[in-house]
Order: sequence, then C-alpha cells, then structure tokens
Amino acid sequence: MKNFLFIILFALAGASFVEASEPPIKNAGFVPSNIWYSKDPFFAGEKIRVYTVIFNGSNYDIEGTVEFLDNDALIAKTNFSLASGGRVRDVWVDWTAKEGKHTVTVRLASTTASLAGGAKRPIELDNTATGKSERIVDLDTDIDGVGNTDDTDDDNDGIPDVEELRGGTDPLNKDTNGDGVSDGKELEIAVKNKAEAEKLLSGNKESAGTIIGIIKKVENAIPVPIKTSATDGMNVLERFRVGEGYQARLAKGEVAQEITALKARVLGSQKTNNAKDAISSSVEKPFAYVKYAFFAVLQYFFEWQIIFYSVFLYILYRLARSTLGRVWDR
Ligand SMILES: [Ca+2]
Ligand SMILES: [Ca+2]
Ligand SMILES: [Ca+2]
Ligand SMILES: [Ca+2]
Repeated sequence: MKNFLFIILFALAGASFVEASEPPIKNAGFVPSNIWYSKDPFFAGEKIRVYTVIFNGSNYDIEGTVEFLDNDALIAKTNFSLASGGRVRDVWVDWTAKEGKHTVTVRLASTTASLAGGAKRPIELDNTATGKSERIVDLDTDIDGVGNTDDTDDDNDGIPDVEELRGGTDPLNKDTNGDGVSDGKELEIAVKNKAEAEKLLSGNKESAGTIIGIIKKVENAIPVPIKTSATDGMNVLERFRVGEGYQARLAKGEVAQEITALKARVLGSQKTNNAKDAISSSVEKPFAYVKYAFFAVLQYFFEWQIIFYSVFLYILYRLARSTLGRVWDR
C-alpha cells in the first residue's frame, strides 16, 4: 500500500513536471508590432482606447488575459478567448494619458489551452512579443487637435503665445483676468480705443469750426482751479438750466394759448363785424407774437445743453481771462 501511494505521488509530480516543460504553442499570440489607438495623435487628459490584436493559428482553444502597460505600469487588463484554427481578435483597454513621454507595451498573462472541450491547462504562447509604441503626449489646451508644442496660439484667444508672454497675459488661459472678455477681444478693444483717441487728439489740433471743437478749445483755455469750481457748480447750474427751461416752456405755452384765443376773437369779430374787438386785437396781436418768439428762443437756449453750456463756458473763459489779466497787470 505504501509503495502504491508513492507511485501515485511520483506519477503526479512527473505529470506536472512534464506539463511545465511543455514547449510553447506555435503560431499563436500577438501579431507583431501591433498596438494602435482610437485617436492618433491624442493629447494629455483625453480618454482614448489602446488596441492590439491576438491570433490563434493553433489547434487549441486558448484563453488568457492581455495586460496593457504604460512605462511598465499597468494601464488595465482584459480577458480574451480564441477558438482554434486561425482566429484573430482585437482587444483593447481605455486609457487617459498624462503629458509626457510614454512607452506602451502589451503582455499576455494566465494563458490556458484546451483541446476541443477538454480540460484547460496553463500554457505559454509562442508569439508574446508586441512592439513598443512610443509617444510623446502633448497637452492641447484649446482642444483644436494641435498640441501645445506645435500650436502657436495654445488657448486660441487670437493672440499668439509669444505675444502673450511678451504682453504679460497667460498663453494657456483664454481670459487671463477672468472678466468674461477674452484676451484677444480685450486687445482688439484696446487697439480700437487707442486709434479713436489718436483720431480725436489729431482732430483737436485742427480745432475744426464745430461747436464741440470750440467748447474743447474754451475748456482747454480755462485754468484748472476755475475748471474745478465749474464742475462743483455744475449741479447747481444744471438745476438752473432745467428750471429755466421749464419756465420758458410754460411761458411759451401761455403765449401760444393767448395767440389762439386772440385768433378766435379776431375770427369771431369778423363774423359779427364787431369793430371794437377787431381794433383791440390788432393792437395786442403783434405783441403776443413777439412774446411767443422770445420764449421760443429762450426755451431753445435752455433745452439745448450744448448751446447753454457753450455760452456758460465762454462767459467763464472771458471772466477768467479778464481776472487773470488784472492780476498780471499788478
Ligand atoms: Ca491646440
Ligand atoms: Ca493665445
Ligand atoms: Ca491668453
Ligand atoms: Ca479678460
């Protein structure tokens, strides 16, 4: 009995020894140099799929695990099974690469083989070498498909990276100051404003005969202290202008009513041939029209700010000149 047990143990040990030393299965494993990506080139932070393909040209059904590695660190693994007889299968895992240099490799693990319906046993495959896939993964900040290394405007705000570095804005941020207006748009506005300011300045030099030109000239000629007090007094002045304008409008309205009444009276007197009324109205009428014209002009003066303030500034200017003139003479 003892001998019998020993024989069984020896037989088992022998069997496993034979199994371990069995030569690899020919014609199965990876298709050489076969790693590819769902998107190429791909950029840092993008989720892509890494593929490879395995084949089985043997008479065995094979199963196992494919491990995908990035710089020798496992990305992910996936199981496969391939029936005998020239089967090919692509396998993949998802990967989000970081910026930098990557060497992607693939390896097989835990492969088993079985003959049609038979027991599975661990086995090595012959074709286990995959090519190394080397990639320098770039960032693509503006996601326009051109990596930052090759992109001249990384954040796609319209200003080239070089210009941004020179001008002090962030070449990797579309809106450096975070106010909702892109760096490019801000530059565009600044350039436009500058051009307009230059145009205004050059226009000022010519001092065209426009009212604004004259006001500017007068404003520039007023000494600073007077200018300041004029600004302080502006609210008072504005109240005055509005108030007087309103009064002038009221007066004009009253005179207009008066004229209408007179017209009615004249017409009425013509109808009734009332000589007395006709005489009195012909005396009052011209005066009413003069009054009307006067209030119309007055209202126009107060309502048109530009005219009102032009006159005001001109008076100030004259006042300043004569005051300074007197001080100078002493
Ligand atoms: Ca880009
Ligand atoms: Ca830019
Ligand atoms: Ca920018
Ligand atoms: Ca901005």
